Amino acid sequence: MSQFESSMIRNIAVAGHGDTGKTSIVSSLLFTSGGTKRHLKVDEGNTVTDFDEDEINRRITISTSICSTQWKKHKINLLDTPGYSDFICDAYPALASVDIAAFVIGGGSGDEFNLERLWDSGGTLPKARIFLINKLDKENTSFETSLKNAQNLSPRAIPVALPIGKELEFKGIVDIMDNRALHFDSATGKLKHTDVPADMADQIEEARMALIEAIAEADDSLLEKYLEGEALSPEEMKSALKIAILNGQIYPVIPFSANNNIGTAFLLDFIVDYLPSPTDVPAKKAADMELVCKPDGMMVAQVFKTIVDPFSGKFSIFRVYSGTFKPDQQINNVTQDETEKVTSVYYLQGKSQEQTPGVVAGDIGAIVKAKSVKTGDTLGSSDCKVKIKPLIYPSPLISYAFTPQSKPDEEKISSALTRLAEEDPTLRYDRNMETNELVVSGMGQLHIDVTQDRLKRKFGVHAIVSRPRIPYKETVKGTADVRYRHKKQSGGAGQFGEVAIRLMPLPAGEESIDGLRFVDMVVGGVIPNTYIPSVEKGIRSTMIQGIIAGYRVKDIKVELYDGKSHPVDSKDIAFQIAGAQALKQAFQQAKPILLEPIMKARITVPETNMGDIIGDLNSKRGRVMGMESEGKKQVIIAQVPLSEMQMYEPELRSMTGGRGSFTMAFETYEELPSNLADQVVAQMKKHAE
Ligand SMILES: Nc1nc2c(ncn2[C@@H]2O[C@H](COP(=O)(O)OP(=O)(O)OP(=O)(O)O)[C@@H](O)[C@H]2O)c(=O)[nH]1
Ligand SMILES: [Mg+2]
Repeated sequence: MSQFESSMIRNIAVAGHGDTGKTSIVSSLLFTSGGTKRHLKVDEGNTVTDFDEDEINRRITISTSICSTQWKKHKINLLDTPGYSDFICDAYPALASVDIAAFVIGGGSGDEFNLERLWDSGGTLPKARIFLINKLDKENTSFETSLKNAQNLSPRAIPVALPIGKELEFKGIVDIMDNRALHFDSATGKLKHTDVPADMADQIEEARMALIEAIAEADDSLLEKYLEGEALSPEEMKSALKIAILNGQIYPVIPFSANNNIGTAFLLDFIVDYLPSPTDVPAKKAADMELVCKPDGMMVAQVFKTIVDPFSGKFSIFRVYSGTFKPDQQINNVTQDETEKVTSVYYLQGKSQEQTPGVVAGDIGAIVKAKSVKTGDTLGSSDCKVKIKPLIYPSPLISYAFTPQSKPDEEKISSALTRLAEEDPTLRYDRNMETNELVVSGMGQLHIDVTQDRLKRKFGVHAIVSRPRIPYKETVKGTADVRYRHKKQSGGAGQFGEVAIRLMPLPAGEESIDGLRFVDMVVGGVIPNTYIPSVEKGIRSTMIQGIIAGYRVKDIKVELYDGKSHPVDSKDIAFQIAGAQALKQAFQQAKPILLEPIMKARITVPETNMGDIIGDLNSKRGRVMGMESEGKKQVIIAQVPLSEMQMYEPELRSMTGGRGSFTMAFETYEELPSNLADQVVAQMKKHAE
């Protein structure tokens, strides 16, 4: 594809709830505009943008992908974003990197809470937005109902076209601005102009008045004219509509059927005629600088997506904000403070790529195998020092332990997860040092399943997935005083060490190292100085292994106040053993308990769910710490044990019909009630048998 002037480019992210037809819409636009020879379908698994095997098998979009097409000398970049809860986060960076958001609403009565979620993300959305009401060819769909859903998000949602016929009879649309009817050949998407159906006259007039009113309201001089009863000329209306869209004062609504190509040619015209180009929107700001969209001068781009292809390597997809991203040069990765030698620059079309002599300001391109480059990084020419605000990702919501099945799996799993996490910033993994498990965290059950599949398919790594162990800790509530003698003096070299310790909980305000405050109170050299560290070592290694249930011991104080040694048989190992055994005995006597991790959760739910959520938190041994309102939703702040929150993501999803969301972070450790502690100890014993 040749280069286009910035003003001839349109960048659109197609976003919305799952299964509303986003990928199908992109596919129908590609077909109608000649970008593909055939009309490729999600159901046939051959679309340009759902190219990943997991996407094809599951018939859902998992990861944002990009393609472009041409229409009336313009280049239209289309970003097809995921709509399912587990993957929706990939839509945010896409939306933050375009000038136009096309929000798709399925024409049926389905609940589309992920669209609300995107909508509420506010600041990162482009100002210019349109609504596409899709699937109107299906039974039980209604343009009016879906329009209401759009208007519930914002009253600025105003139709610029109306459907002709409904459900199976949906055959065309009326273009309200130009007062003409458009029929579409569903096989080709080509337009046929026809007369406006007479029986729609009133409906069209009403929609036209609503549109004119909205346009007039967005422009003071037009409003005056309008209020004085003067007619607005078509040219005035068109240019005012364009400005109103640019400023986010009107969100045009268009009826659509991706599968039957209804609305496609109209939408392509609408994109070219009314939707903003990168030169229309305000310049992107980076620190104090405005990145003016022009092809010369300093180049600044931001990477908003990474795709790792096992064969071709890592693609970093960027939007250029100023200058031109050219091949054969050294570029600055400003965010990572690294440089990269770039030999080729590409345009992407789904999974295929094409070299280009340069990507101009406002356009989207990709580089391959740039080691230091991560999603969110600012790339620039060598004179570039500015950094664009990084993209922010939500924290993961659900965690599982991934246990490699075999030795070779074990060797490969970390690097495979690193590669997967490179293209998916919502996927995290970490080795939990307390439980020694590899814990993989993601946005939902499906995300974890897909990760397990991808490890197998892309990297040949087989992992067993299970609930992660809770990193309980052991400590004491009481005190104990124990004297222990380790003696082995029959045959061979003897061993002798005797220690007397006092064990107590770590007093508030006293510092510990790794959970132990060890105090040497030995006087008169009853234990030689060289063996004091041996005693401490024995105690510490026992603490790591755990005493009552195999979890780490923390927050204890041990005073070593007496002991005995033997001139020949005393040695390091003897005092280590004596220290370890003394601690074990003292621990059992000093009212041992288990501590459990307590999380602080922020749960955002619709008002109507408050009662259920609080009731559920009570049953989870949670404590509500506060409540506040956030827009139309309520936020509950609570402390809840981690063990009760491991499956909260699917639970909250079902309790709120998908409308709730939450974040949580570790807060503190607290005593596990004794009945539950007994269960943990029993389980541990069973496990050890
Ligand atoms: N009847 C009808 N079905 C449609 C239309 N558009 C999409 N579909 C069907 O709806 C299903 C989902 O379509 P997709 O295009 O994958 O939906 P999506 O919004 O991209 O889904 P995610 O990316 O997973 O959120 C497929 O079975 C499509 O054939 C349409 O206009 N009419
Ligand atoms: Mg899709």
